[in-house]
Amino acid sequence: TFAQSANNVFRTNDTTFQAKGNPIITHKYTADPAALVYKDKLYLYTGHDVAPKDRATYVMHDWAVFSTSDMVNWTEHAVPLKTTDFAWAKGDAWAGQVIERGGKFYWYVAITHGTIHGKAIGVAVADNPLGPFKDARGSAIITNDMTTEAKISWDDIDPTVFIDDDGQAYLMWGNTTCHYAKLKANMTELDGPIIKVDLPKFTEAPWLHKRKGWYYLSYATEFPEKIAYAMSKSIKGPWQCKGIINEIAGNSNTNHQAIITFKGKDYFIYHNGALTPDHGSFHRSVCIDYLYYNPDGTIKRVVMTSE
Ligand code: FUB
Repeated sequence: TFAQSANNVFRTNDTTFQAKGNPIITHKYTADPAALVYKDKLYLYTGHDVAPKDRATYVMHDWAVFSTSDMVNWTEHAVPLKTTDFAWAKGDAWAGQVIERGGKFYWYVAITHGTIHGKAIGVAVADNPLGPFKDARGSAIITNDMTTEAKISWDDIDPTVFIDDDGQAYLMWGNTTCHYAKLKANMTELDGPIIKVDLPKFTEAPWLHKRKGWYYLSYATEFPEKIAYAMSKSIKGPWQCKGIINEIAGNSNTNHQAIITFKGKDYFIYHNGALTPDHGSFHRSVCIDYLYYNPDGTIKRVVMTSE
């Protein structure tokens, strides 16, 4: 059970809880979910909204990690990563994703750069999925000045990372324009040029996964955001847009998804603003629903539990 601290934020010792439906986490605000299946557990990595109610902006200082074996009983672990773990950054613990390679765990996150204009992407590394994670490079892997289309300070956010069957790793990210680049086997350096992805109505939050020979690129579209997806036979595209996976999630302007298979079932993990109806865009909460495929590989629209 949780012990509640004076400022209404639960603290760091491992604690367990049972999800009682959506949102699955109700003792703190969680956003931008990413999931990793490793051995027999699912690890859920989230951002952590702490904006005061009178501030219509994201206030996010650290990330959180939860684990489960059955999607019902969850453990929250010690804070695995904070903005202050990146010496070159100056704050804003925005979205990211963790992947395992060679027994090490790499966490790509968007964070505001200390000296280069705008958001940047950092990578942290740990030798287990719970961390603690440490800055893997001592510098950003992507900065705002590396992408030519950069116009706004948050162009270079929302990294998703994917390792293909041949071992090649890819980093994809973006707001308004989606980009990708190959990663070296060390997972901390780019291995080639940054390439623009041709995706209409791309807002942000790309997520890559592969199933039965199809590559799937899901992403937030329009604003307020819905999650759309495209399919391709090649990670390089061309991507064919296939429509919407879910509609606007409750009263949150943003949406952000992870799509993952765990113990034979497919899950759509996202956030909504259900816990604070009057401040939902900045006090978000992670939700999980089942995801189903059609026989041709297209994805059925997710009927959110909250609908
Ligand atoms: O949490 C901050 C930003 O809001 C994320 O980077 C976007 O995906 C949106 O959810």
